[in-house]
Amino acid sequence: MPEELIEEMQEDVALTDGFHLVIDALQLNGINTIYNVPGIPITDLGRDMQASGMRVLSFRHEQNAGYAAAIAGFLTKKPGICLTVSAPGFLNGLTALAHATTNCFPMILISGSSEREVVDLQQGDYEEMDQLAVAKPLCKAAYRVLHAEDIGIGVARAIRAAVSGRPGGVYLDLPAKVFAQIMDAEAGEKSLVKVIDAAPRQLPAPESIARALDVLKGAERPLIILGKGAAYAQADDAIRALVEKSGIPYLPMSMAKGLLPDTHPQSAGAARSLALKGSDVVMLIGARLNWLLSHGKGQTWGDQPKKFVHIDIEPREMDSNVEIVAPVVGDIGSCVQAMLDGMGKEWAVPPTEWTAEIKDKVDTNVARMAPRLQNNNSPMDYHGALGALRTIIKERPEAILVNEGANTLDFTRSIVDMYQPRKRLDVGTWGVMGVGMGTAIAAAVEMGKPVLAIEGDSAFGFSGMEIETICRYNLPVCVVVFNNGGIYQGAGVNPSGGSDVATTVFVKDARYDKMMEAFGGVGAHVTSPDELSQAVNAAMDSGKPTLVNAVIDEKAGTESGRIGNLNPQSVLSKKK
Ligand code: OXT
Ligand code: ADP
Ligand code: MG
Repeated sequence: MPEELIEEMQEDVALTDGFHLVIDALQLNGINTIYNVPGIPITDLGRDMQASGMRVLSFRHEQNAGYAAAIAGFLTKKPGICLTVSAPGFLNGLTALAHATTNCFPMILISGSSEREVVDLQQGDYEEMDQLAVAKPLCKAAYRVLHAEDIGIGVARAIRAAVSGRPGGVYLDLPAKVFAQIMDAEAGEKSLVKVIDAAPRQLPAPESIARALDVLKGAERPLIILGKGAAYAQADDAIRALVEKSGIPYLPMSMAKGLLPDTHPQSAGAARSLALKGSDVVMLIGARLNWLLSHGKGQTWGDQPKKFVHIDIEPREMDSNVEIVAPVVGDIGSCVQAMLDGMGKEWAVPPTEWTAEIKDKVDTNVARMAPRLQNNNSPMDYHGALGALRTIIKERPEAILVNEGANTLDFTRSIVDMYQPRKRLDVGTWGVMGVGMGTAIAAAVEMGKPVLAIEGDSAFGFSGMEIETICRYNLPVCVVVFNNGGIYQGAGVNPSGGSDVATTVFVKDARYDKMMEAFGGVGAHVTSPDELSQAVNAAMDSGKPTLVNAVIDEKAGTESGRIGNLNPQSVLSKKK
């Protein structure tokens, strides 16, 4: 619209535009934090957001901004927002959107896009791409807004789709033209929608509760598995009450660790194999029977016949891998409360043979591990290094632990006990490398707590440039890079004998700490558990952005960590 016309109109009537309608729609719905990378056509949107009092965090790569938004959704139950430019920026953010959907985290990827008329005729617009079509199969819902007056509805639909039912990722496409569209401010305000009860409670059918309790009552060797859906639900007290009243041993999935403290007497975490194999009735709460639980069958589950009770908000999850004899469909808070109510005053706890067997195994495994955690070897092995970090988390249970890698991930999961809900954030359902720095940033921003990120050196490399972002916003993040010089191990050799190093090997003696120093943060280089402990404690006390380069024995790890069985081996090449 010509400027003279706008000026003329402004004399009589207050105006708004697409930029401000997006901002107003988000703010009306309590969304005030944005993870983004600026550029055409959203640079001014970011500026106006900042001017409106929103916190706009700019990243170095959209994938990391996306991972930040995804975990923000998990932590807050509000959709985390990632804002990107068109085609390449959108595609960079899309991995994170798919990750959010896979993990059932609410997130909205908002991307600017090029002109519809040009894109649809494929006439070669700037960053031309039919982003809506590309996004659709990778998220829970995808919407495009073509007119400023529809922004309110578009944002509302995106929010509700992200958080209701099974949470997930939503794509919102905003073509450049929409931002500049002008409309009457009053009509604009009226067009906004405040989403009422975005994730309504979903009460379970009473008969499903009765059925589930019947199955549990008949159990000789029951087990509860808590997944990250249970952590997401924020029904911490009810879940703890259910576990304790039932007397049933429970196994936390990785991101459900700390929902009850890992030191809880009913935790079967240190007796995982026995708990899965020996159980006869298994109640899943917000955990899927996917690869992480060997699909509910096979060797991992042993010969003992199983009956499954499954609490989940998504009805289609039932019977996805094995028969579920007692499906309980609803939100976890309501389902767990209904189970508790249904248990009444008298509830017979499981036979002591079972609970004692689990407890014995836990005690044996914990005792077996204990001395290995005390070693002060240099270079470090995983046990020595994690023995030191385990004590730090014990002393600072409010700190948030971010964790990725292969050996670095698997050893940390079993060695570092968690004490509070939603304090362990990791690679999730896909086992994806690269979530580290985005996750650490969002955890610090959303929760206002210190963050300790334990990173394999390969894993760190996927998002390492974001340490500049950590320094720029002066976030209380301490990154520990477990530097074993490679993927799984630093000791591989090139089988051809050529001059290139092996495919899994990095530069020897790399100094990741210098990267942090380059941006004004604190760098530390440590070779023993004692030094590691000192450096990390100093970082956690100071709250200054810190990177500790922790030298790990290059031979200490194993191929693919604990999931080596999933890694196909080339028999023919080994024969040669
Ligand atoms: O009962 P048993 O006897 O079985 O014992 C269990 C517990 O009872 C016991 N335990 C305990 N004992 C004593 N005390 C305590 N407190 C205790 N707690 C438990 O310990 C064992 C193990 O327990 P756990 O962990 O509960 O059980 P288990 O059997 O391991 O559980 C099974 C699973 C499947 C649930 C579990 O293993 C799991 O959650 N696994 C997730 C694995 C995962 O996601 N891995 C990441 C992917 S690996 C690979 O793909 C990598 N890539 C490729 C790549 C990826 N991923 N992404 C992208 C975008 N591109 C490429 C790459 C590049 S990893 C990787 C980099 C690796 O190199 P790094 O340098 O980063 O890392 P390093 O390896 O360190 O070098
Ligand atoms: P884990 O990897 O920890 O085993 P999964 O990601 O496999 O956990 O499972 C999480 C499950 O939790 C999903 O099936 C999802 O539908 C469910 N879920 C998420 N939020 C809720 C909720 N508020 N109420 C009920 N189920 C939920
Ligand atoms: Mg490594």
